[in-house]
Amino acid sequence: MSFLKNSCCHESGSSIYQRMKHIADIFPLLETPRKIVITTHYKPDADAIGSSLGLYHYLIQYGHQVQVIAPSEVPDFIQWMPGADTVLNYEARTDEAVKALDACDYIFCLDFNHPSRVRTMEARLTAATQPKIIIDHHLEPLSNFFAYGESNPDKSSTCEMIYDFIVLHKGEQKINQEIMQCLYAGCMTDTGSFRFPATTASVHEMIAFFKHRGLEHSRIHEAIYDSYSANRLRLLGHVLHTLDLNEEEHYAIMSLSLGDAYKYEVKSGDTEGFVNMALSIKSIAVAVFLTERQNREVRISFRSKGNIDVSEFARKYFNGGGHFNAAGGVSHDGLEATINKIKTLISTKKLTQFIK
Ligand SMILES: [Mn+2]
Repeated sequence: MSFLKNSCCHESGSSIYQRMKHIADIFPLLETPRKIVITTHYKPDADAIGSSLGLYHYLIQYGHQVQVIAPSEVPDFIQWMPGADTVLNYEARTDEAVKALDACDYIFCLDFNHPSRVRTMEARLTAATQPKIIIDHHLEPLSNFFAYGESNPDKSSTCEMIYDFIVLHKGEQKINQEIMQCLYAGCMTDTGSFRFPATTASVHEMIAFFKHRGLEHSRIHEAIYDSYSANRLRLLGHVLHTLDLNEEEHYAIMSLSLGDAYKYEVKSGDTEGFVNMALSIKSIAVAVFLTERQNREVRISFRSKGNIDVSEFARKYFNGGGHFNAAGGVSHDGLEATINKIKTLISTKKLTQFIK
């Protein structure tokens, strides 16, 4: 779109022909204290909240007034994060969140690539005329929505990208316990505890830097992985029993119906990581976990091993996307029909075309 260069208009947010400026171009804007909103995706996970609060704890040291807004509630398993109590839940406290959005000078958009990912907050975010800054690692960002930013699908996590941002801003010396705890947690969960392919040398160098500065990493593992309710373990037991295995075709499907979600009193974040358990079977290359919602809506998580691109599969057939080995999608056909659709797609070799 270089021919549109002269007509682009970064500051107004009004042109659809915006070209995203480099993340370092916002540094001059951060020199004077401003009102800044940081927001992230609907149903935020540890990377979403960890990156938001990590950046929050960094920016407040420069005198900025910073408000983190989450489109929906912060799940229990990350409530321990320093600053989690300051996060505004847009769904529960819409008026306050709208006020903060109206009053701010810039909006950081972390761990999402498209305004639709904030769901119920989408209209408000789209209407906001302030410059939006994306820092994200999902594939195919809607880059003309953002005035500035960095989008890199090779990065392990948005938390790692916040660390990179701080380093680029020459602010390493401002990295305190709060920042380290938030960033470590999000990077740890997005990399499956530092095992996924995106766990690069840079990730380990960041962790080494944190260790030198006194991070107690085992306390974060405990806070995330050893702090569940008894009900969540019973729920896991139930979900494991729904395992539908096809070893010949190398896939496994697990699901949670709406009725069972009520029975086990499922809370936000309770099913986090379930899909990976199906992938732990040796013969399985693709794992699918489906969660039934209201009105026949079904949320689908895909995980894969090696060279199978589930992100493209999710995008093509289930209006979704995400990462190469970890993606999500949605269906409106109800639970049974969606499971059958996935099985048919796999058995008619519709998945094998995504082997790279
Ligand atoms: Mn992430």
